[in-house]
Amino acid sequence: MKKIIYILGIIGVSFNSQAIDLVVQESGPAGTYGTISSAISAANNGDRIIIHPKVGGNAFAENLTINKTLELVSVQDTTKFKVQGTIDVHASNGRIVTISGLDLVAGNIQGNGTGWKTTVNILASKLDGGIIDFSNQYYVRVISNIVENGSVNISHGEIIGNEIKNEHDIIIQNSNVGDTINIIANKVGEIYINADIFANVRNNLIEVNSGSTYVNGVEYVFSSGDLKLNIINNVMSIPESSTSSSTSGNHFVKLRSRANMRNNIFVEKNTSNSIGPSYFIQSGSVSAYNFAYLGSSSLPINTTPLASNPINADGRLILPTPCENGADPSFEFYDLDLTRGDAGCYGGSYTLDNYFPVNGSTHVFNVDMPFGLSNGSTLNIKAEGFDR
Ligand SMILES: [Ca+2]
Repeated sequence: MKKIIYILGIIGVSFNSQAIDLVVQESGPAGTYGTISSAISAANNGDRIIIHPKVGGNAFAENLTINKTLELVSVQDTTKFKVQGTIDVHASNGRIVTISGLDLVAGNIQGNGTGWKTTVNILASKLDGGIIDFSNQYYVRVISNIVENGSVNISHGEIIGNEIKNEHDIIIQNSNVGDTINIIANKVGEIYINADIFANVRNNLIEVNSGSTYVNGVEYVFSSGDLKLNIINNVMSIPESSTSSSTSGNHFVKLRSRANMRNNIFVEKNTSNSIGPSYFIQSGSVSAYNFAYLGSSSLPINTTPLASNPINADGRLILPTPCENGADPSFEFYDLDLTRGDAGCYGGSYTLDNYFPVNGSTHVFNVDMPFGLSNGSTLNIKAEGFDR
């Protein structure tokens, strides 16, 4: 059943529209452009700029100002073009900018100016040192990227299938009240949300190693008695700290609005410090089918304590463990092999196996559909994906 649904979902997937192609190629034939900036200058709204990597793996050393609806894509699936410089996307109402197959060796990808709503798709790219930083003028899809040493900071959009290394964070702030944001299947240091929005936080591997600093696996700052969060099938591996203060100590979750927390695994990483990460959970939250391997931390409600560490360094289950087939038994949490769901980031429909390793290949990254269907009902499926 799930395989059939997935195949149906692939149909009708594309950001592309009819577009004129401009080709960027170092020492290329007549009609090609030698720099990305010259191609952007020559392009019209809706065009596509196809970029050949430079010979020898060199970077295009130029800052890019994108002030049109454009696609910047690598000439070849899974091969990236390098840029050394900052990429500014100027905001304008209705503008859509897609960047796919970029390796940004130095500099940020960032917004510039005001104009709601400007859509930015950052796909299958790699940032070697910079950050992704967009204000609330932008709806930003951050999909299947590797961010070597920087954070991802947006107000609207979705953040799916990214590897955000070196304990850097996903930061959501300045959003519109009532927005929904999907933060799914990322490997990341921390997730920080400072906005009155609904967030789906699913299947993330949230891991921090350095023990003395202030760490929260998932922090939701806005205070409300309403249900604001699904926190489902995540692994949070957090070290001990040297302080137990509610403001400076470590937390697995620090949630000032109600959350639905299911199928998560909490691991207290042993360091030379002595105080385990704690939990701050808004009253009225749901906690079910969660597991914890703890040292000095106390157990939150409805969480099963484990006698041994249930995960390896990649967040995969070390068998046997009660986390296997330990998720909520409802069908919507089943694994893709149609067994009862596993707890942790490889369990359920959004398993990290759908997204990793991040290799830049074309794929469907999100399928929005009902998890249950009665006989005779209509099945509506919305899929999002990309090719180069
Ligand atoms: Ca299972």
